[in-house]
Amino acid sequence: MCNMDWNEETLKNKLAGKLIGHQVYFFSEIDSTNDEAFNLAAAGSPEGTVVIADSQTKGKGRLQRAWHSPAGSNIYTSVILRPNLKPDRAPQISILAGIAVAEIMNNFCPGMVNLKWPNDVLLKGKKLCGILAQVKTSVNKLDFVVLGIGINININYNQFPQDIKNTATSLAIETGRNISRQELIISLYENLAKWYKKLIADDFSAVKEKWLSMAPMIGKRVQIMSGNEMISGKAIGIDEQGSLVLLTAGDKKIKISAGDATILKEK
Ligand code: BT5
Repeated sequence: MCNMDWNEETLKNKLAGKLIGHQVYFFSEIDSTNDEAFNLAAAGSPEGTVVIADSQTKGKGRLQRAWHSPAGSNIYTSVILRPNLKPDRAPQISILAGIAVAEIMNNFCPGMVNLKWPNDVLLKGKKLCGILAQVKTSVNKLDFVVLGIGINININYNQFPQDIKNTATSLAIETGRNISRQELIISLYENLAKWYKKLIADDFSAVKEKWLSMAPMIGKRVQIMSGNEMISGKAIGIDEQGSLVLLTAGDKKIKISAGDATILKEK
């Protein structure tokens, strides 16, 4: 591997014994780190195993969407978790991942990073990171979660495909400097572990409170595209399943488990 700003041996040494990252699989190119991690988890890899790649040929978003994953600049990683949670609490894992990423990114761009339900980390309102959690369940039990995280670090504006040029950004674009991925990777796994420990200690309320404090859409009128349905209302919170709670016309409270959100301009 050339031009890599991380060293596999150094990373392995620094991550040895950690809850997340004690076992690392590196790839210079892979189809999708989530697919690889899912196969590893299905074959019995333990909690905290991570897959990390310099580029992906089939990086995945939700609903068969693609995640643009060129080489040499960004972080594409998937973490295997085996929480003792009921399957309906799986979305809490994506929620905590958003917080963990946003906290680290906020160190570089203080006050400019926030969260958009359900799973985006935004920098100056543009998408910096996407999160894709995939689960395997048995009867009423979560077997494992593969938590996939893609973060734009050193990619420049011209490297984004046309369709996301106006909606995506990277740390380098906003700070004007290149940032070494090595330290970022280590602090990302550490921070994920910190929030994950809170969650499995049954403290979703701490996770939820932090999430709400970083989500400017709360208290605003929003529009959600959920399946083929467009729903609008005032976002007032998230529930224990990570669903968005909306106050719709007639002050009716509804919960939405999945969708794409847009903040509406105040009339
Ligand atoms: C997501 O989906 O945001 C989840 C993305 C997860 C990617 C990671 S990378 C490591 C792991 N392995 C994988 O294969 N996946 C995970 P969604 O909310 O559906 O957003 C997808 C949309 O974001 C696309 O349709 C584009 O509009 C936009 N997009 C694609 N690539 C992007 C990028 N690099 N930066 C910002 N926006 C992007």
